Amino acid sequence: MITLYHHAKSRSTRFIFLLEELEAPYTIHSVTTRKRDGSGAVDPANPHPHGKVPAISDDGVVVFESPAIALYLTDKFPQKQLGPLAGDAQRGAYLSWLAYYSGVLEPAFVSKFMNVEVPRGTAGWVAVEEVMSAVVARLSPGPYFLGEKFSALDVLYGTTFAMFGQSPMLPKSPVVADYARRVTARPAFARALAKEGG
Ligand SMILES: N[C@@H](CCC(=O)N[C@@H](CS)C(=O)NCC(=O)O)C(=O)O
Repeated sequence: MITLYHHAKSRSTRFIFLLEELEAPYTIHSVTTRKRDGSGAVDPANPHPHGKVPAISDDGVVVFESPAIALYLTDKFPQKQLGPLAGDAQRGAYLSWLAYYSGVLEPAFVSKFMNVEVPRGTAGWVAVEEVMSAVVARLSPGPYFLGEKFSALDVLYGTTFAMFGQSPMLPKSPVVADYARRVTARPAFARALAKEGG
C-alpha cells in the first residue's frame, strides 16, 4: 500500500491527482511542514530528508522529490499508461521533461520571483522567459506534453501553470493557459481537491 505524505495546498496535492488518475490504492498521511513565517515544524513521520512534501512510502520503499515520485508511480502502474516505459520511443522525452521540471523550470520561477538574475553558463537553469518559450514550443502541437497522450508530466506542469500562469512575473501565453485549463478540468483533479483537506 502506498502512503502519501501530504500537506494541504502544497506540491503534494498533485500526487493525490496522479494517484487518482492511476486508480492506485493509497492512503494520505497528513504531516506538518515548516512555513515561510517561521511557524510549523518538520513532522518526524515524514521520510523526506528535509521534511518537505510530497514523499511516498510504498510498503517501506521511500521515494521523495516530485519527478522521482511521478516516475516511480507511472512505472508501478504501467496499465494506466501515464508514463512511457523503458523501450518506448517517448521514454527519453518523458525522463527529460521530468528532470527539467525540478532542475530548470522551478529554479527559473524562483529566480524570477526573487528578482535574481540567472548567470549564463554557470547556473544549471535559464531565465524564465527562455523556459516558457521552450514550454510553449513543446505544448503548441497539443494537447499534452507528450502529444495526444496525457501523462504524469501534465500533472506536474499543468497544475504549476494553473497556479502561477497568471502571475505578472511570467510571460503570458494562451497555449499555456488553455493547457492548464485542460489539465485541471480532469475529474481526477476535482477528486484530488476534494480529498486534499486543509
Ligand atoms: N523539490 C521538492 C520541493 C518540495 C517542497 O518544497 N514542498 C514544500 C511544500 S509546496 C514544502 O514541503 N515546504 C516545507 C519546507 O520547505 O520545509 C519537490 O519537487 O518535491
